[in-house]
Amino acid sequence: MIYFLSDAHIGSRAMDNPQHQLRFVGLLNALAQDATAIYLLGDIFDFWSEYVWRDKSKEEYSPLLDCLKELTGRGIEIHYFIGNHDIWTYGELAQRTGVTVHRAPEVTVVAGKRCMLAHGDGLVPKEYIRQSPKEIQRKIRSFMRLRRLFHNPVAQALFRLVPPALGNRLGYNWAKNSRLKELANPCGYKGENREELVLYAKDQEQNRHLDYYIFGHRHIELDLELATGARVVILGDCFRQWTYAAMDEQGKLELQCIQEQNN
Ligand SMILES: [Mn+2]
Repeated sequence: MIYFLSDAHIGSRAMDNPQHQLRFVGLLNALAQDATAIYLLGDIFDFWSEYVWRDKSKEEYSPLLDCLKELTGRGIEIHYFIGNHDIWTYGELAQRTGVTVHRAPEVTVVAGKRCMLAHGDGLVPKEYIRQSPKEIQRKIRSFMRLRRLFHNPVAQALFRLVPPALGNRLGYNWAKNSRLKELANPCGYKGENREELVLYAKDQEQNRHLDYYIFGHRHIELDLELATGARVVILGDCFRQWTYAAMDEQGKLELQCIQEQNN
């Protein structure tokens, strides 16, 4: 089996649950029993920045890092797509755990199916932005500006000059605030004509035909078949919903959910 998971937001200061990381590790270990590959589609960590690696606080991620290392050691391919919370990896994550890091959306063949895999942040058709009401345009554009800043190598180099303890605090607080905002005001599925990732997939389908578009980022579960036959799958999360997708060797994909226990 091949598994797709996203948005665990491990380390989130917005949730006071020391079991969260262990539960995610438990899920990975359970899936690993029959996994040939695992795709982690972004925001697995709530804040990951390797320049603060020397800071002791990174030790809190040891259970997950050790788990990833063990699984890759057993020969399970693990693909790590960065999200918008774990952009700042410069080689150490891959080195320490053996995962393959992907920094951009990718079109690849998985179990014979052509898939686009991405976290999903920043994927909005330009045409949709132009046609949207001013308020929505403003929201999208300010997200895009921040995204460009976070991905900018000069800004990244400057951020490395901030003392690690302070950089850490800034990062965790930014991540916490964005999570709290979303928890206070959750934005469910916006419908086929307003959900950006669906619009993006439709736009892509004009020039190529794929079997699956698999994304994270939105913290909603969606499995939608487009008119072209392509399926748009949004994974939910491993933060509150505990959902993920499983693909068998024939390329049949299904969203799954683990039982809500002691959450
Ligand atoms: Mn995200």
